[in-house]
Amino acid sequence: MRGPADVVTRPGTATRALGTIRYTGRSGDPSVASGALTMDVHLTAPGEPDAVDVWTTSRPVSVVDGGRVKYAHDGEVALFAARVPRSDRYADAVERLYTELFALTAATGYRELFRVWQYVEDVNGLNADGLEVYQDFCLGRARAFDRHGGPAAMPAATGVGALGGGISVHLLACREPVRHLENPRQVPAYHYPRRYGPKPPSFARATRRGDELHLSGTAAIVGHRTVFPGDVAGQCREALRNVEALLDAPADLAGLDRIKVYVRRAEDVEEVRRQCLRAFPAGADIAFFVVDLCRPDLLVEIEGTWS
Ligand code: 3HB
Repeated sequence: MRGPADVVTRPGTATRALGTIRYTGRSGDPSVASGALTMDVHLTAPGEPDAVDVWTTSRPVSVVDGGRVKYAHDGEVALFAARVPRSDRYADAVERLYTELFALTAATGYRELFRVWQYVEDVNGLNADGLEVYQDFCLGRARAFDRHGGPAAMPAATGVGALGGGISVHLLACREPVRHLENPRQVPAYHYPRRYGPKPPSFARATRRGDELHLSGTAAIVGHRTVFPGDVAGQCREALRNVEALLDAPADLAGLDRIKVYVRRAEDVEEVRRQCLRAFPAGADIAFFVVDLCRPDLLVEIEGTWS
């Protein structure tokens, strides 16, 4: 079990939970039972350790049951959570969900999305029309972003496989302006060529919020191409290079925390763990998950928050 991940906690202040995301053996709809927002995401198989993110704050929290979208907020930051049930076509339902999320973030004043996580069952499978599920998901999300600010509004994100449960989405948004960043080594995802799908992925490589830098899921992509196909050691080194390129200096890797590492093949976890434990600070909170990734040739993806 990982320790709590504090996004909004100042040292020495009393904390309470804004919400809890459990990475576990099943997915569920978000719930607001006992005044707390919780969502389970199916990322672990039997025998694998569960993990948890507890987003905390020192301010009073309000929790709202907004129907299928539930959220918790503290006047500065809000955590929204929702799930699209398993389906053989996703684009329309995903477009509706993001449209609803944008309406809610606008209505509540938490207009600035700074981090989104999307866990997609059977992410490399085909939908009922023969379109890859990830591309189907991207299509719906991009249609919603087209009507909501386009690339300028796209935050840091993760989009990887889940072991079940359709598509689980949770996001952090705030009231103060944030800044979305790109990686000079990579083509912005929202400019990927048509060969990767009918609509490109809608996310930025990182988002700065105050002193925090939220890094998207980062893989071995240079330009728009996957590098080191089939070679997990090469992909992990290249993903770490991409992480470094998002930071001001390579030494900044030491400031990274709340790290999640997604590995496609169980047999590659040891190599990835070895490289990550060498690259990241000794006390960093790191969780490893064996899940599929958004492109069939990607073997590893790394995310984290620098502060
Ligand atoms: C996404 O589609 O939001 C996404 C996918 C990734 C990495 C980061 C974001 O593989």
